[in-house]
Amino acid sequence: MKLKNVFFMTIIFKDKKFLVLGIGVTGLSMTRYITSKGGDVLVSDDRLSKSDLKEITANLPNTGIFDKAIGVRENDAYDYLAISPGIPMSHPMVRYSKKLGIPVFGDVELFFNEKQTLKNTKIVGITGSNGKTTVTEMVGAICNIANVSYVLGGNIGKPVLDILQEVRLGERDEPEVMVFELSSFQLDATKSHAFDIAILLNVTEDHMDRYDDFQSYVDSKFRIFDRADKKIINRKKINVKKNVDSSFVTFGLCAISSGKNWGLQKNGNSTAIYQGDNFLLDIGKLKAIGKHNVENCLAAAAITYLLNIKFESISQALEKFPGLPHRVHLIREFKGVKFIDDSKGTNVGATIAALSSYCGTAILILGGEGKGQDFMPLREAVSKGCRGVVLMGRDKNKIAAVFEGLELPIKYVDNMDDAVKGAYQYCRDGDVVLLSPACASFDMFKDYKERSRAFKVSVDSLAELL
Ligand code: UMA
Ligand code: ADP
Repeated sequence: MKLKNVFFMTIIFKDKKFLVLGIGVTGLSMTRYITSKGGDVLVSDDRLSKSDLKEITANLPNTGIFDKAIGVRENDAYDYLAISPGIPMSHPMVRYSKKLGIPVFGDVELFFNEKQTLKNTKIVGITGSNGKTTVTEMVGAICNIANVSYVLGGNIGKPVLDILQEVRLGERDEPEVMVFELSSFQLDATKSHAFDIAILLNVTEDHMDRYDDFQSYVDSKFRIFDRADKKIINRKKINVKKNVDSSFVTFGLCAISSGKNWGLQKNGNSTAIYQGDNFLLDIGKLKAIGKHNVENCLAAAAITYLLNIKFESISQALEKFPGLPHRVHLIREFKGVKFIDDSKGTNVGATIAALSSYCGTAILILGGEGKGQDFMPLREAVSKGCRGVVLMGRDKNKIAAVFEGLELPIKYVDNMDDAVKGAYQYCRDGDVVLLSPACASFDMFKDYKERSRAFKVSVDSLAELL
């Protein structure tokens, strides 16, 4: 008998077959979890061969390989479809399963199906177009200083079910707090989530190759608040029509509207983070570079305050927080020029945030795989923040089109070495060469980390030449 595709489903494992689609870290984590609960798993992956799959699943119990002949299969080939975040909802297997009424979900749904195992853990969900990893790490750093046991997971790298398994199997004590970074893809594939604290950091265009339009992406992000106990939102960065009522705690780079909310106020000659009238810390003391990191501190403070952590621990941890590699990170300085790596700036919103710290002094290196984004918002930020632009990657011509008519030197290059050399030629003393591509890296590099490495190598070899 088929189960209906309904909300608040109870997932049954015994004598049930799960098709796990996409065998990356999430697919493997779902497979291990499902089989440990008594279910049978069939795996499938569009980019891995049968022999790859055989090798990967060799030591996994009750796991077989799915024969892909869609449409000619019996309706009862599998009872549930468990999808990895990289699988779009338009995938033929997802459509086919939904048509048959087979429940489709991801690892976060499986996690919440068994949340009752975690009796004393608060679950924090963090989403947004940008800043998720930074805020997740900041919350971890604050918990650490406050002696609150915690674990970080989700899109940041460790699948949520791996953490659940470690607790179930007694390999780790139940932590006081689990902090999950969540992508819109993960939120699309869960229906029963109920976070103790949910936060939306900001929404600007990203992953437009996966969504019909911007509104669908926004809707996906707002799903983090479904059934959440405490809700936090950025009052300055959510320019969308949504009902944000007084049940939300808000934060933002502006004055504060009510006592429970977070913002900035003057403190003598400096500017400081406050909750209502309560001073937290002067922003001049922060090590992490840029206004966007002040915003990230406000978000992390709002979360950890709701976890009952004292101001003293919050301010201590945030002051010390150094910022993360590949995210507006100084890698080298010579001949009066700073080289800043923001390879993780993979969408327009991120690049605008990175540029906002460098009024008129940045030479920006950008371009790559644009994921269907509208590059037009870059025009104003580039005209204010940049003295020159170097373009590379698949979408360089699309990006160039939005700068038409600006009095701004533009260079086109095919590799990172030429990009760094080209950018340096535009530099004056005190300038900054900023790699913040506004695009994914896949057209030229394995990932954003490899793009960062290439930048560092090119900067180092330029330093040797000079
Ligand atoms: N695959 C298919 N068909 C497809 C797409 C993918 O079969 O149409 C297969 C691939 O061949 C591959 C497997 O799926 O074998 C990969 O699965 P996946 O893309 O879901 O990746 P995972 O390894 O499971 O990693 C995922 C997240 N990846 C994505 O969302 C794309 C990781 O975030 C996350 O850290 C991990 O789960 C743990 O939760 C990465 C990411 O790029 C860092 N996230 C995006 C972002 O941050 O912008 C959302
Ligand atoms: P995510 O995990 O959401 O991708 P990260 O913390 O990894 O976010 O930061 C990625 C990039 O996003 C950074 O390199 C920076 O360019 C930009 N960024 C970080 N925080 C913010 C923010 N609060 N608002 C806008 N952009 C930001």
